[in-house]
Amino acid sequence: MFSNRSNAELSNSNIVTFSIIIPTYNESENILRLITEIEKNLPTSDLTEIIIVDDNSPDGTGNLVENYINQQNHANQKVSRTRTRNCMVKVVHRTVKNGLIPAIMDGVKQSSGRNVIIMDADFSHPPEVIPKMMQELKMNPNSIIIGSRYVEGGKVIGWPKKRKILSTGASFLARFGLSVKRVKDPMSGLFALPREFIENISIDTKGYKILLEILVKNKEIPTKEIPYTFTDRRSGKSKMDKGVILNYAEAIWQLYRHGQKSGQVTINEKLNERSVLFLSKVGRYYTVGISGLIINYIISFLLANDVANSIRLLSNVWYLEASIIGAAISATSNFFFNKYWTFEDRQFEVGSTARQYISFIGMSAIGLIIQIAILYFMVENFVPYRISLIVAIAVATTINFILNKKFTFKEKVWA
Ligand SMILES: Nc1nc2c(ncn2[C@@H]2O[C@H](COP(=O)(O)OP(=O)(O)OP(=O)(O)O)[C@@H](O)[C@H]2O)c(=O)[nH]1
Ligand SMILES: [Mg+2]
Repeated sequence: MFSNRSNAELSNSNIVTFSIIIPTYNESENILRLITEIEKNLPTSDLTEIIIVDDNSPDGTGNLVENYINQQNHANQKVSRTRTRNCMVKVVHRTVKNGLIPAIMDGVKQSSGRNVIIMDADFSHPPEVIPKMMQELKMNPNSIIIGSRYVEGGKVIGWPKKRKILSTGASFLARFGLSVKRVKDPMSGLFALPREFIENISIDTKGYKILLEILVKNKEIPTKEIPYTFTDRRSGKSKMDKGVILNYAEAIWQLYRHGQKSGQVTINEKLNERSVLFLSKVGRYYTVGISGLIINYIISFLLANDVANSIRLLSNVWYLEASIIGAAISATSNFFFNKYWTFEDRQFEVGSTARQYISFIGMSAIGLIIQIAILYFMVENFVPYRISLIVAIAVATTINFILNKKFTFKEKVWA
């Protein structure tokens, strides 16, 4: 699928080896400093171009770069450029702001490097790591080199706890939900790869994590993660809002569907059967979950003090105790229904059933923590409570299902 040209043969000529693509929107406080920092750090052995892709920023980011280039007296119609030593700077002016991925793809179209590096303009991605990534890509020419916050040596500075958890949760969901386990930081915005890897990809999500899309659609490409310290932006305004979270959820769903569709075509027809079986099990799991809610509600209702006082149904238990008993009984009934019906496990030997039961309860606890975490972050980011609750329950139940499938009932996830 991809050719095997070596970088060494290109590095000593006039051919651009690396195109560093930086999308910008209102980055006037950062952009010129960033360009100079990158230039300072670049090795002299390779001809590099820096391409700023600006979406007509109201704060004049695009014009700043344009003036910087003009100062060097090398203007050139639509795409302007300047060359200092081993580095050229270009700016691509787009007329409207329509998202990060389209901006990156426009930058790629305008680039001429054999390799492409994508990075943010807000100094979250340190310019000092760029030469290391170049070096790695030259040593592994047909790979994706990922700037990683989550491998040993990498870290995140300056994010509030809620953003850290949101990012970790999103990475977890991507890694396990979309089978990109091999990469610890698939949501990274900093990565380097041969240009043809990104040119050849058809992007169909509205999300803003282009690396994730590349990884999901090209599972065979080798990857290497380079640790770096991500620092939260110090200047300029964040573009992260609740729309980003919803776009992310949509992108995950689209990529998941992509995985299913391509799997059906390229692997074999059996996979289709398997995904039907997988979905039918998800359906059963949700049905059992609803039955558990009903059982929980009825038991808590019947045992509670208020009801007992008025209709003297069963006993006279404090309402919180009633609720705990309701939850415990429904967790138990969920376990047995799921064992027997969802996962069709008809072995009831005491020791192994008890082990499964403990594991099931443990996974439920994990599900609960995930649910609370998602709920907290969505509500804290001003998503309405009702929507947050539905998303939190849906995501937590699905993760819970996958965990139980794999660890409690020892089935393969996609079977
Ligand atoms: N051209 C273009 N660039 C964008 C757009 N949205 C964001 N960017 C740029 O993409 C990079 C990443 O965006 P950020 O706002 O830093 O997103 P983030 O890192 O998830 O969040 P913060 O660092 O909190 O702002 C920055 O260089 C932005 O200027 C867009 O719609 N068009
Ligand atoms: Mg940023």
